[in-house]
Amino acid sequence: MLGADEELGDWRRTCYSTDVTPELEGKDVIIFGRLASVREQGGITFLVLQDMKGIVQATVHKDRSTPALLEKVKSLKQYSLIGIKGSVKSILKAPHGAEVVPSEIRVLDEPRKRLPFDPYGRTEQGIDKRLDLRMVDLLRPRSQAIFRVRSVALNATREFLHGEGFIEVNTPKIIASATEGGSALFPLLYYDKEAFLAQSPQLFKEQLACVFEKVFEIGSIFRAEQFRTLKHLSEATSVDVEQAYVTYRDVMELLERMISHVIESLNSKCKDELSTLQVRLEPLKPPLKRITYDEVLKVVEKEGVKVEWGEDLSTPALKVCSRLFQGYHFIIDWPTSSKAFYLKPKSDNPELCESFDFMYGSVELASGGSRISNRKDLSRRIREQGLNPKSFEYHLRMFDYGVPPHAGWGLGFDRLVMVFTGVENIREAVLFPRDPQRLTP
Ligand code: AMO
Repeated sequence: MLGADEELGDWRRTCYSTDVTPELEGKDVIIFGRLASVREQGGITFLVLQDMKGIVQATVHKDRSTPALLEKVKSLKQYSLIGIKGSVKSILKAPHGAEVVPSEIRVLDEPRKRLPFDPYGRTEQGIDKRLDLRMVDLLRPRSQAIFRVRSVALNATREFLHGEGFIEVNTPKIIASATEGGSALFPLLYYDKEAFLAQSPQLFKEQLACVFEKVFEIGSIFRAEQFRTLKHLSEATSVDVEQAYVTYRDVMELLERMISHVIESLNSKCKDELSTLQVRLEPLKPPLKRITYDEVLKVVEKEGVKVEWGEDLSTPALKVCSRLFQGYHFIIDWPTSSKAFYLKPKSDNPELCESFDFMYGSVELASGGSRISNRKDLSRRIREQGLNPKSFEYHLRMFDYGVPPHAGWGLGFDRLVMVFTGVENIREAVLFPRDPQRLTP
């Protein structure tokens, strides 16, 4: 049969593109993938097939192939999904030093429309155009590299936390009240009640740390961000950690060891991807610099940028910090009034709390701290933040039954992937990003 929509039949992949090497010389193989290019030159048709591992070349010689195969090759369209049965031949110039000489080709599907851009081309399209047809965009080697790095980083994160004895939990994303005061909530109708999408698993992870002692969750957080920036999404992925019987200093140390482990993993497992992205990841050498909020205010003022005590750090202030402190660092001991209600004020100076932001240059990657662990103080802080303790009764109740000292952090995983892959727009690091302008695909 000619053309698209042939059946897979009894064909099954015997190897991936990258397995086609001189060691397989003379062996019969079946490969599948997308036809990245098809080109005829001097009686030879060169096919380049892309699969999940990379690319492989196949060549069809006019004078050595059956008429049926030649006719099939003539009808091949770029970007079709095809299977090739053939034998392996060493050839120096081919990728991985070998190619496949087809005896039969099956066309499983072919594009019915012209692609809006060439995923294998050299010109990079604007992000909006690419995101509108993300599946095609993901064929680009750069996109592939970003999401392979993301997957390896995710796996390394889990591996590290499991290795440290944490258990992975999943908490509800439909919730009754805000946890992260400042940033807006997405309301939704929950049967006949108003509910919200979770801004973070904060209160759940704290409750769970009271029982399991070391918990982590990797999941979506929802923030009704009003602005379109390069670092904010309406739905982001966060790595949340909570641990009992420790303080913020211990969980900062845990975080830097985790980042160090993830970087090591990427350097050993993602060499090709990092080279496609032209990124070098320097090994992390803990302990990282810890600068207090008060010190930051002093040094930025020296550089001509004034921040009122108690205020969040402005963009110009963060720019100065990123120049002075470069790379990964912590900003610690923030004003209590500037942080969420659950953070623990310092016993020797309650104006400050046991808190930190984990930074890469001017980008906040994570924030965390020691938590308030008694009901009276927490209710007071909820009121001080202009929130109603009644809405948190379901949480405050747990403090009646004994709560250990505990601390934790939330790490913006998409932002971390930005750092690892060197992309400037967070949307590049997320498969199907959500922002105020984008709800599809
Ligand atoms: P925070 O609100 O600082 O803290 O969020 C933690 C981290 O999540 C990432 N992040 C975002 N990433 C992309 N788009 C957004 N709109 C967005 N909002 C936040 C950031 C940020 O550092 N419960 C606390 C954490 C804790 O104390 O354990 C929390 O949610 O990288």
